[in-house]
Parts: sequence; C-alpha cells; structure tokens
Amino acid sequence: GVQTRSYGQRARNAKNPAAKTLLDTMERKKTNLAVSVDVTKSEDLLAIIDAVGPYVCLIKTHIDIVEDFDSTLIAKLQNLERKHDFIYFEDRKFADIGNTVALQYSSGVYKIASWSHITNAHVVPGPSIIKGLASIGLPLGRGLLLLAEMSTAGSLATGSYTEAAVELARQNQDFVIGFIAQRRMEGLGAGPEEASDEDFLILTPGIGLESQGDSMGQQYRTPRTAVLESGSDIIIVGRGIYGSDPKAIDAISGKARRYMEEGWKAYVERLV
Ligand code: BMP
Repeated sequence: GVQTRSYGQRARNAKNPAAKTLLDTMERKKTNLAVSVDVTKSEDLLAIIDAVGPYVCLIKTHIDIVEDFDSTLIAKLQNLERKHDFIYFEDRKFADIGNTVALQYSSGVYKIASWSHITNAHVVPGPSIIKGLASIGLPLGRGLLLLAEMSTAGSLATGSYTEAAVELARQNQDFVIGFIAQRRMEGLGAGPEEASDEDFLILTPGIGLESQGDSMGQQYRTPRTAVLESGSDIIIVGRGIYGSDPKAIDAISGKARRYMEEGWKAYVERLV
C-alpha cells in the first residue's frame, strides 16, 4: 500500500487556501468522501446536497446540466455549504487556450470562480491553460486539479501523458493542488518520511460498492481499493449514492454514511 501523512498534518503545510480548507475539513469531519451530484433539477440538487452534507468534505457539481439554473441557485448552494461545512468543486474540465478558459471560468451565466473553491482542467493545451485559469483563480484563493488519468475504459490519459500532467503540476504548485487520477502516481510525495514539501491531493472518481460500471464506459472500484491500495486521498461517488432514486432522501443519507465509513476506514488503515 501507499503511506501518507495525516490529512491534518498535510493541512498545516498546505499553502493553497482551497487545499488547506479541504484538508482541514476532512480532518475535522473525519471524511474523505466527495459526492458528485449529477442531477438536472435544482430542487433535486439542493435536496441531495442537504442529505449528504453531514458526510462529505466536498460536493462536486456539473452546474451546466441544471435545466432550471438561475443565479439564486448559487446563494442556496452557499447556504448549504455554511450549514454542513464542506466546499465546492465544479467539475468543468476546462480544455481551451488560456484566454478562453479565463473567460469561461470567470464569466458567462455560471461565474464558476465566484463560488467554486476547486475546479479542474485537461492538460491537452499545455501550461497556458494553467496560466489562464490562475489569472482568475489565484487572487480568489481557488485551487486547480489536473486530469492525469480517467476512470473510463480505453482512456488515453496514460503513460507519458499522465507523467506530463504531474510535471505541469510541479511547475505550478501555488495553484495546482492535485489530480483527478486512479492512484497516487509514483514519486508524488506526501509520505511520512518525505523531505520535500511537495504535496498533491489525489481525487478518484469511478467509485462504487455495488456495481462494476455502466453501459457507457464508466468503471468502478471500491473505496478500499482506491484509498488503501492506490493511495487516493478523496473518493468521488455519484450514482452509487443517489442513483437508484434521486428522491429517496433517507436512503441517500444512509448510502453517503456508508461510503464515508468505508473511505475513512481505508484511510486509517493506510496511516498505520
Ligand atoms: P458516477 O459515480 O455516477 O459514475 O459519477 C462519476 C462522476 O465523476 C461524474 O460526474 C463524472 O463526470 C466524473 N468523472 C469520472 O467519472 N471519471 C473521470 O475520470 C473523471 C471525472 O470527472
């Protein structure tokens, strides 16, 4: 397995404010669960976030799938953030030139940078995408995740592409706080005997306890495999929690609690 320092120790060393808040929240609430709430009605989005809020460190959104979006939704999301003590990750997967992504991140209908503490980007364009997003996000204390790997069958983000993503992160440690990946890539620090103060968060989607995948290429692994065997820091769970019925709020709370317990147990085992 992969060893790392505790979330609390890592929070104390974190320089990026979003990374620090996230790690502090994980330690305080004893959870490494992020819930991905991919529903199309704002009423369902808010109800699910309210139900899973006690069990998460992070809520992941795809704000552009909400059919009835209006700007009052953001204030409601922020009320839930205060009520339950978590932060937001808008899973925007930016992928354009620096100037364009800066506009997409700051402007338009969603004004992502104004409310989302963390967002992510593909590294296809090279270093300029980080420069563009940092021009908006850094002054606001935001953090960026790079897509180093994907959970889907046949993903092209492997080998030298993944290595190049790690290299880009190393060159931008003020803003890049970690990766979307299936494992802690070799040499990525955060170990107990690690001398360097380099520390990247590994967030892993494609997590499910009951299912192996879906009909569109998604592949699931368990919280235990991701956290204990692969060194992931945060498990991202979507349909495994709300999938059977987005209106069954009690069942959703129960499942979130179960994933939280599985993820935390694997983390505690990794520490010793
Ligand atoms: P689910 O647990 O329902 O399969 O949802 C996974 C979520 O994580 C989706 O929002 C998807 O966009 C995202 N995701 C993923 O599944 N695999 C990746 O490699 C990267 C992702 O962002």
